Amino acid sequence: NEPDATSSDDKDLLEKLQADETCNSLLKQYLTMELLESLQNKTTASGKSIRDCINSGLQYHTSSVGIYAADADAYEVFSELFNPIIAEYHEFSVDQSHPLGDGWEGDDSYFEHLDESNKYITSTRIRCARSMEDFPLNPSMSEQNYLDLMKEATDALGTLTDDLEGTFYPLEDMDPDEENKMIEAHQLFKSGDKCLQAAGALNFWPKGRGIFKNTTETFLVWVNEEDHLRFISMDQGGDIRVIYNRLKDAVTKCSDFLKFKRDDRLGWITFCPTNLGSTIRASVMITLPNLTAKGNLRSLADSLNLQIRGTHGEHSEVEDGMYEISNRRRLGVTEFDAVKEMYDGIKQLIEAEEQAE
Ligand code: ADP
Ligand code: CIR
Repeated sequence: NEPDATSSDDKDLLEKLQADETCNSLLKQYLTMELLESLQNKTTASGKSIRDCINSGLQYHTSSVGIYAADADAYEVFSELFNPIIAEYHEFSVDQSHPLGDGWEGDDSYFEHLDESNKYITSTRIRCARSMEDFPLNPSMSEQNYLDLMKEATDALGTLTDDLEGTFYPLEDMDPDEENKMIEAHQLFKSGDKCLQAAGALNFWPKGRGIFKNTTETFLVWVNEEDHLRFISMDQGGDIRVIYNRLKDAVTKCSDFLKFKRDDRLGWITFCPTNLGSTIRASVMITLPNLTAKGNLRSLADSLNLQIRGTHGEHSEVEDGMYEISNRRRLGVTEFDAVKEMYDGIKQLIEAEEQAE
């Protein structure tokens, strides 16, 4: 008899996941015992296993997804598990490829102000992620890798001028009050995310981590959090065009200095499969009291391919009726079209809100 290739620990954890009726993760939905056994003997180029990819989802049953790419080639090596998860999340089938070319191109005059009267939208934020070509993804990063990546990124950001010009703040040097203030202001990532911890993404924290801010605090870059780089453009109100163009401009300029990982089929490579492709999450902070009272906001948002998060980011609660609503799909759509999906959806939600008055 062949020895059982799957460690009993992994099998026990999967059995518990499958038995947990409160769990709705995509990992639970697509990982069968048979599939786990067949993936168990495979490793990525730098020796990462399927367990390295799914540890967070096995540990935390509240995960909505539950899997990360422990290595850039994990999407290929463990494709039998990643592909159906990617297909469901992004509505992107195995025979599809992410659009080629400059995804930022598009007619920006389409993006009119979403809320001229400032009645519904408090703020708008558009972010995208990039992985650096010459560095491994988080779990394989050495301490030196983190420091080198931070240096390369800050050198590139240092070339930005005019309204993009700014300052880099290393997390290591930040006093806790300053850190909390930036988190409360929705600028900085939180430390100690349990999913990222379980995924091996918090090694050597806070070394090599930090945030770049322009002087008006409308353009930010997260360095070495979940992804190597997260570029963010945000401001009060709903002027999508200005916020979109600022992000497009910044990423395009940084691309002259930095080489990013891109896959022919999956587009820009990210640590979490939900961020692949265009990597765009465009969101508004919005109050829609009539729809909230009617109780159909969530189903409406869902039908418009929009995702609702709480007032303070992923896995947070909705406070004082303030919803954060963004596009859900990022892969198979260009950067422009991902933002357009949010724009069109929010426009419809505001119309529905006004009709519900
Ligand atoms: P990400 O968008 O990078 O995936 P999170 O969901 O953790 O990460 O959000 C990061 C921060 O951005 C949180 O503080 C969240 O409240 C804030 N944020 C998201 N959208 C908006 C918005 N439209 N206006 C203001 N802050 C926002
Ligand atoms: C989870 O599985 O819940 C976390 N790893 C986050 C997944 C990405 N989030 C999302 O798009 N909802």
